[in-house]
Amino acid sequence: MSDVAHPPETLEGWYSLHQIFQVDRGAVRALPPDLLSQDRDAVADALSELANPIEGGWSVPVLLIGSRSDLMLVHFRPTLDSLRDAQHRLSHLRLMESLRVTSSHLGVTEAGLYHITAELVRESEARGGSIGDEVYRARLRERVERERASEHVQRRLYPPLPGDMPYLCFYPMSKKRDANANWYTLPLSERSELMHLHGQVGRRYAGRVQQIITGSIGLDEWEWGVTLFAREPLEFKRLVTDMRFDRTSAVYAEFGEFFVGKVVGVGEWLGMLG
Ligand code: 76R
Repeated sequence: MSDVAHPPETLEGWYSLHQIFQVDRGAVRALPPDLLSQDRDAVADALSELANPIEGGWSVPVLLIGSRSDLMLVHFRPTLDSLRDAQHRLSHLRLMESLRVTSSHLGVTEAGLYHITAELVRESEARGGSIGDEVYRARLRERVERERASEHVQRRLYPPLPGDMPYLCFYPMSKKRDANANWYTLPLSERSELMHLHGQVGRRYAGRVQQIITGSIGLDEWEWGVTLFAREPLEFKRLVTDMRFDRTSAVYAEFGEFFVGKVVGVGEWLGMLG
């Protein structure tokens, strides 16, 4: 029985940026109609370009519903530099001065390999070796490469935009580091078991909710971003409720603000801007 508080191996894919905006309606109204029309065209061109970048990834416009903010953009890119290019392509446009960024989340798609890591640690203990020794590293490379090649991990790292699931729910979360509930001091074997149970709850929603987990440790304030897509928005309430009763979330999760919206075309998104 292994009781080390060792981090899980992770695989990373695309970098992500979730930008949330509030429209400064006064500023939009103050623009002369011909300028506004020109500016809207410039933003429409930029968004169309960003939707399917040649380097890979995608950007999508979202209309928020019921939030203090109005609009959201979600970007995925293969490198941090191409994510910055996407951010700059928009931020340099005049009309974007009428959009105030109220919240922004940087991350990278992540597959946490709890099960494999726990197994390798157990193996190394059984053979009297140590974590990270030569045998461990060789076994790890082999297992990780096999995982990376698998279809479900590829989908986690390079998630396609689900065309038939227009509703989106996004929220940031962290794992607790309280004196009586500290995820980071739990033995790896226990975290691996908890994540296995978490996955079982999640898989009940296969085909109904598409989730993208982006890791933000060292990149942003919250530790993860959770992006969910569904055809039917009530699925968000059902899944998140089920997760609340699952031990990983019940004991160890902390949440930020929730944003719910609908993926729309560029024209509809720009409709919010005058
Ligand atoms: O072993 C396994 O099968 C688990 C696969 C899995 C991992 C590693 C998985 C499955 N998740 C993983 C990691 Mn998840 N997830 C969330 C939330 O609201 C809440 O209470 C929590 C927010 C939801 C709704 C959700 C859904 N997951 C993570 C991580 C990283 C944690 C870490 O490394 O410590 C977080 C923060 C997180 C949070 N998860 C699933 C789902 C769903 C629907 C699944 C099953 C579908 C699938 O396997 O792709």
